Amino acid sequence: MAAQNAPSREWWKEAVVYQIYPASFLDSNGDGLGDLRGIISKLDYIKSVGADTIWLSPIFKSPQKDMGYDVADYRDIHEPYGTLQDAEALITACHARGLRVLFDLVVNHTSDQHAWFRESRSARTSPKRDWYLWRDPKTGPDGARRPPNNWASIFGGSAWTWDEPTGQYYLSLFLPSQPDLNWACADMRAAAHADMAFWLDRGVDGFRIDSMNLMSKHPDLPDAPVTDPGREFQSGDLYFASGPRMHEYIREMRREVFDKYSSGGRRVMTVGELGFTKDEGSVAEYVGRARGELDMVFTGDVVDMDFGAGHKYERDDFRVAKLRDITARWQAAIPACDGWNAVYMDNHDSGRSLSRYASDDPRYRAAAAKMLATYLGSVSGTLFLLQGQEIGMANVPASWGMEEYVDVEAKNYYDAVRKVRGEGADMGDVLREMRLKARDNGRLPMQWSAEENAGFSRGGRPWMRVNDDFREWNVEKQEVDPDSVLAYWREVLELRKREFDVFTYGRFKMLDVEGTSEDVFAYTMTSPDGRKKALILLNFSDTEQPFSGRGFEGWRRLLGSNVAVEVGKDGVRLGAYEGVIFCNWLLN
Ligand code: ISL
Repeated sequence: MAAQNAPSREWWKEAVVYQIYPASFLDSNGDGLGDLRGIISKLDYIKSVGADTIWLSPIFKSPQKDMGYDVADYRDIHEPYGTLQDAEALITACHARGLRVLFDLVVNHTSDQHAWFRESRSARTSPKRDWYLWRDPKTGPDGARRPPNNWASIFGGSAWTWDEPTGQYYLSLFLPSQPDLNWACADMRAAAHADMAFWLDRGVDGFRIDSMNLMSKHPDLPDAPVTDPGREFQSGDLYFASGPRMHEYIREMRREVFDKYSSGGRRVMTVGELGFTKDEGSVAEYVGRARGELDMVFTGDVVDMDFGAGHKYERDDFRVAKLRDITARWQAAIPACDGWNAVYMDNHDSGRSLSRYASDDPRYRAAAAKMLATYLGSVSGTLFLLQGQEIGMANVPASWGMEEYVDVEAKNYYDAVRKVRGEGADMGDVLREMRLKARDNGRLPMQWSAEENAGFSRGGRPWMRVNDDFREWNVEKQEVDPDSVLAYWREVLELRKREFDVFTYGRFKMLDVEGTSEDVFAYTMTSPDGRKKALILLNFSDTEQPFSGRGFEGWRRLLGSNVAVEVGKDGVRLGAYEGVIFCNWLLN
């Protein structure tokens, strides 16, 4: 009976995607910045880890005010990264190795340097004026000019930027230099579609779609409800996230672009970044198979587990119960709508999960990184890793001051708080949150070796400081250590591929066993035919934890280094930060 619910096998479901942050991956020409030639030289390494797809954070021409998420020309490459020919060579080199390539599609907004925006801002009568969202100012009670509504920018301040020459504001949900495109304009949509086709014509296998659900705004752009009376501007997500025409735009994109490149054995993969929209029903509208929209989305909650109620950089500590709830929710809700999960814990927009949810204390770091790998490798969905996760890279050290942070989100927040508190005020609490969650953490240069600059750049001064721990934590060292985090990830990914029916396509069931510590996450994964079962035990604490094991006696260890090779009648003892998998199919 269960077999008829088995999901169909697809390459994009079984893919293991390795996210490359181009600036920080490998600098091949000594200018301190990663580049496409550097990436090409490491494709064999990526493949050896067990990944079969790469996702490149943006490589397009850009003034880099937001590290390439501000695109000035979708059909050209940021010069220090290389040329169009290098990008083509990269795609060819991937395909020659059986690797697929996802590009980052940033089309909710462009850079203010994009030709479309330059033209749009040139005059109110410009034919491209309505490719962006221009509005007249309001007048405050004091007669002063005010933005058209009270929305806050995601990076701080008002979401509206004043343009003196034409006397109007434009909407900029991120930086003032990232004007939002007006998707209600059909010509603008057609131009974006043509840029997507440009890359599909060059062999790209799919897209991670940035800020995907922000493209349709409420046509009236109304004031947001005041949820935080202490702030001048309010989150307008009620009116800019998952707006009224959002699904129409995605279906059109599919019809006009992706589906045209999905035939004859080719199938374009899409993963949408879904911010603000959290409920199962709304998520299902994007990924339910019958909807004909996206293959999968990043729901974001697994990277937001320690965000404060009012802001990312307010404090709210991680608890295992949150991970349990989030995992159980999506592992059930997505198959229920015949959709598909994206499984991940790290990306370039936050701190490393190792440092935030487990431990980068040298005593536990390797065990903790392996435990998280056990989690990620065992649940159902398409797995995404961030570069460096495979060697247990960690956040910046606590000793680094704010001057080492380079990302605009962190700096804007820090400066805004300091302004309120006054010069010289204690900022220790903010720095603590930065150390956990700042985007800089996920963007540190890749640690290849114990050489100068961690082997990331020869001769050059890395655009970001290299983590102090690189002599101990690097690829070269782990390559020759059979006990390394890297060796473990290889094992995890190999197992996931081999037992795809249990893990990639399996059904998740939470175990709530009495007497088990709150810090232990225990669940089973079952193959769609119901025959193969795996028991996964994850200890998120620095102390030993018992698990009673009732009902699992005799199950054999499949992965992990637990002292028990099988579940005994007294259960299992888990070491600090230990992750282990037992299974029912090696019973004799
Ligand atoms: O980074 C965030 C929280 O720290 C998010 O709010 C993030 O800005 C949001 O998820 C959108 O992210 C994407 O678009 C941004 C870009 O800065 C991010 O790097 C990108 O992932 C604007 O393009």
